[in-house]
Amino acid sequence: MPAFDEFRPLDEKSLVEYIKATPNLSSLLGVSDNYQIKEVGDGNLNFVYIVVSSSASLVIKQALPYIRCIGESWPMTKDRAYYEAKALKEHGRLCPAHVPEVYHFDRNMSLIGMRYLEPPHIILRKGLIAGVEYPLLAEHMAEYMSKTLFYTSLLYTTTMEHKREVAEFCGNVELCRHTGQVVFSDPYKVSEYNHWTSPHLDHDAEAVREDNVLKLEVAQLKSKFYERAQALIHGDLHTSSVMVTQDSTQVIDPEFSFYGPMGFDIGAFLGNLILTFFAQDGHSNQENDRKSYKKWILKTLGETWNLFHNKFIALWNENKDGPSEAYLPLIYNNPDVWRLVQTNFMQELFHDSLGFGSAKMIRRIVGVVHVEDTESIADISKRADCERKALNFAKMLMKERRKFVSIEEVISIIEHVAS
Ligand code: ADP
Ligand code: SR1
Ligand code: MG
Repeated sequence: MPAFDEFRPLDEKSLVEYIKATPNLSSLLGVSDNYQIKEVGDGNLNFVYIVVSSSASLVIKQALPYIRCIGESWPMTKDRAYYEAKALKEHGRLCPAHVPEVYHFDRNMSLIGMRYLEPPHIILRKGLIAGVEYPLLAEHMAEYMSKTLFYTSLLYTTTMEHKREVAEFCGNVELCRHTGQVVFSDPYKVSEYNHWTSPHLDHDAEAVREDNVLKLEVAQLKSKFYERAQALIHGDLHTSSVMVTQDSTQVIDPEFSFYGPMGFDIGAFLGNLILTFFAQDGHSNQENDRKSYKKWILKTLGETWNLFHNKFIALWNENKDGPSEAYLPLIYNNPDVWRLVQTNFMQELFHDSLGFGSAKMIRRIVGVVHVEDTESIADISKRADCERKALNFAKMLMKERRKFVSIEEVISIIEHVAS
C-alpha cells in the first residue's frame, strides 16, 4: 500500500493499518480489526509494540531517527533496524534456542516483526533487582556467546566470508561511533551528557577524568573496540538485552551489532552482573539482607565465564578440520602447540572481557544513561555508596586486568571489597 512506501513513525492506531497492508503479518495474525496493541518500549532507543490477535501474537519494533530516551536533539540513523534484524537472523541461525525468531523486516519503515516473548518472560535486569535466581542463566548465556562468537569468527569461517560480513556490518558505523563516545570517551572528559549521584560522587567523577593510568588503559580498549573485527558481536549485551524465565533465556536488541572484539559482549554481560552485585546492598531490607542472593550472582558470574570457556574450546576442537584458515592443522598438529595456541587465545579474551566489562561499569556510573539496578535505590547516600564501591572496583579491574588468571580471582576481590 502506497501509504507505507515511505518511512513514517507508527503509533498504536496506524500500526493496525500497517499490519493489514502487510501480508506477512496479517496472515500470521489473521485479518481482523480487533488487534490488541500496546506500546511497551522501556528501552533507550526504540518503540516496541506488543500485538495480540485472537489466534497469534508478535512484537513490532520500530526505530525512529533519534535516541528515544534523549529525544530529537540526539539524532541516530533509523537504519539501525536493518543491522538489528540481520544480527537477530544470523545469531538466531547459530543459536535458535536463545534468540527470538524474526518474522518480518521492512527497511523503508525501519521495522522488525519478531516473536513475542510472552510472560512470564521479563527483562533480566528487573529480575536481578527483584532478587530472583535463574538457575540456567549462566549455561544459556555461555551457550549463546560461545556459538555466536565462535561461528562468526575466523576460527570457523573462511577469510572470504568473514571479510564480506565485516564489510557489510561496517555500515553500522553510526551506532559503533555512539558506543565509542559514551563508553570510551565521555566518562573521561567533561561532557554535557555525563551525570552522577551529586554531590556524593563529584570528587569520584573528577578523579576518573584526572586518572592518567586509566586513560591509557581506556585508549587501548577503545582502539581494540574499533580495530579488532573478531566476530559478529551483539554490541550491547547488558542485562536489559536479555529476557528470562526460570527455564528460558532470550537475547534481544542487537542493534549495535558489528564485527568487533568478542570480549566486548562477554565483558558487557559480566560487567552488568558485577554492577547488579554492588547494587544489592541498596535493595536489602529487614526481610531480605540479599546475602545469599549476592552469592548467587557471584556464582553465576564464575559459571558464565567458565562454561563459556569450555564450550568455546569444545567448538574450536570439534571444528579444527573445518573451513577456517586461521590455524591450519598442517601447521598446528602438535598437541602441545595446539594447547598453547588455545591457552593464549583464551587468556587474551579473558583480559579483554575484564577490560571491556570495567569500561561498561564506569560509563553506567559517571556517563550518560545509568542502570535501574542503581537508579532504583531510593536512599541517595546508600546509592552513592554502592556506586562508589562499583566504580573503584571497575577502575582497579581495568588497570590490573592482565594480572588475573581466573574468574575465581576476580570473584575473591569482589568479595573482599564488598565486605
Ligand atoms: P531498545 O532498542 O529501545 O533498547 P529493546 O529491544 O530493549 O528496545 O526493547 C524495549 C522493551 O520492549 C524491552 O525492555 C522489553 O520489555 C520489550 N520487548 C522487546 N522485544 C521484545 C520481545 N521480542 N518480546 C517481548 N517484549 C519485548
Ligand atoms: C544515550 S545512551 C543509550 C544507551 O542505551 C543502549 O542500551 C546503549 O547502551 C546506549 O549507549
Ligand atoms: Mg534495549
